Amino acid sequence: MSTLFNPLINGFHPDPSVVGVDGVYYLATSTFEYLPGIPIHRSTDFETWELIGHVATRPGQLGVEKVPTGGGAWAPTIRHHDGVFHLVITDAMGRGMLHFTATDAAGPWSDGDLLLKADGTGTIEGIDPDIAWDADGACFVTFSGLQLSGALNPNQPAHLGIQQVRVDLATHRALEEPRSLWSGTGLMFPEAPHLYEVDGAWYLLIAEGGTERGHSISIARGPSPEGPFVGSPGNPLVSARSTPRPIQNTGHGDLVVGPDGEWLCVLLGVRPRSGTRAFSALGRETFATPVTWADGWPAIAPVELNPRPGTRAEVVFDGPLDHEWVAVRRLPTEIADLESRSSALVLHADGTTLADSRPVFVGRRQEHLNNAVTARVDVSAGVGGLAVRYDEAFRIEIEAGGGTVTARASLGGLHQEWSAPLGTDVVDLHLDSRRPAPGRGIVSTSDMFHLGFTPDGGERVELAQVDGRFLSSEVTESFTGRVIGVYAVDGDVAVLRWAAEGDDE
Ligand code: 6LW
Repeated sequence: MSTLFNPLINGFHPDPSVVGVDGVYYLATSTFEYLPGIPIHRSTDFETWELIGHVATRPGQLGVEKVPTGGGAWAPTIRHHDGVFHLVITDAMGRGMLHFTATDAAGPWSDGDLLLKADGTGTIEGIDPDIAWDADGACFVTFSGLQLSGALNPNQPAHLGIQQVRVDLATHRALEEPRSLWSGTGLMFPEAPHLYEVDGAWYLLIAEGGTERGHSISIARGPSPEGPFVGSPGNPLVSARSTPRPIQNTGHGDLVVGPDGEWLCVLLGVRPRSGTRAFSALGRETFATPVTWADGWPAIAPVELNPRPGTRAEVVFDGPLDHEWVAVRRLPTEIADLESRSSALVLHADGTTLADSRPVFVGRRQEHLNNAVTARVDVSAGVGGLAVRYDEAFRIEIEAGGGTVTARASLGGLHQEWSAPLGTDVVDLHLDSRRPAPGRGIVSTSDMFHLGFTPDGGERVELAQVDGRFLSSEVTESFTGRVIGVYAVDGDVAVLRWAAEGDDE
């Protein structure tokens, strides 16, 4: 393997799962309320990763249209068995625990079948499903027993620990009631289980401690996929808690034999910034780290930061949207088109704003800590602009239309606006994330947003600055991350050009 960059995949890509098939690697991550859902990245060297498509590209595959903030596509497992790609995932507060298949990981994937309880009364209740087969072909689904329905305790979802059932994939029905397995070293939220058979022994890898600073990975070993499992004396194999490491919250891992025959672990982490490294602007990203084996137990190396070179993306909308564009609880093609006007993406307002659950918003993940985005828009037929969102309650916009440009910060119910006159219908809107100026001693923040605009043929006007901490996973308590995109709130807004560049210096 040439270079192990970390982040392995920049921007909000949590809960990674990876499978190697004939020297090619396929990695899937969570997407929550965004569509298309469940991106698949492909690599042959674990250095360069290409987004080749998504599992959920059609309405109905996931049921995220009405999921609450943070619900939706949680924590996939991708595997390959008998020539078929399998992906299991929980559509949290949506359809439930689902099984997708494909012969090509780039798609098309199946419609998604609910994994049903043994008595057929509904979907298996739990999150983070794993799928594995024994030598006889028996299929095991191992999952975290978080009871999101609240049926056991409406005030606090109960957690039944790591659970497992054998499943008949022909009927998608469990063959038994869930049984409990080893559930870690006693930390909260045992989850993200994955089963591996290595040299005749079965290993159960899990995350525990919760996805924040206490996150960790532990492992146990047993004689069969059902156990009984005994925990490793080396647990936790991974944790950044109480360390000065630049990558924190490391956990939720998946193991794979890498390009050089060496084992690797992909896992989630965050890159917090500020004097005390308090604020993770981009959310949970995918990282990777080497694994070594001794005495029948794996050891996972601490995750080393090794950022990729900066990138620049420029889009002029003269062809189909690439796979990076996403929308909220609906597909981009439901709210925007490339046919209404040549070399333009036209957004069609429908009365919603970014405060709504299904805004007319099409965006891309913020992938770099230092970042600058410019969108050239024509607002002669409407009102809209450029925004960065974590969710409906935490977003920052710069909007044009009706002869005015307005910067707007909506932060958990706190709102502030700045306005300036605009004498043109075509305008470049700018939304930049920059390191904060040296300030008050150790106290600082992750970044500062700089909002500005350049009227067609004019000079850039700086309109507002907003502290970036308010759009971090620690402040928004969001499973997702920053998504920067274009939106419309009235009429039609034509996007003529998009440019995003950034680095992680
Ligand atoms: C995921 C679980 C978790 O299913 O959060 O905090 C969920 N841990 O592993 C969404 O990322």
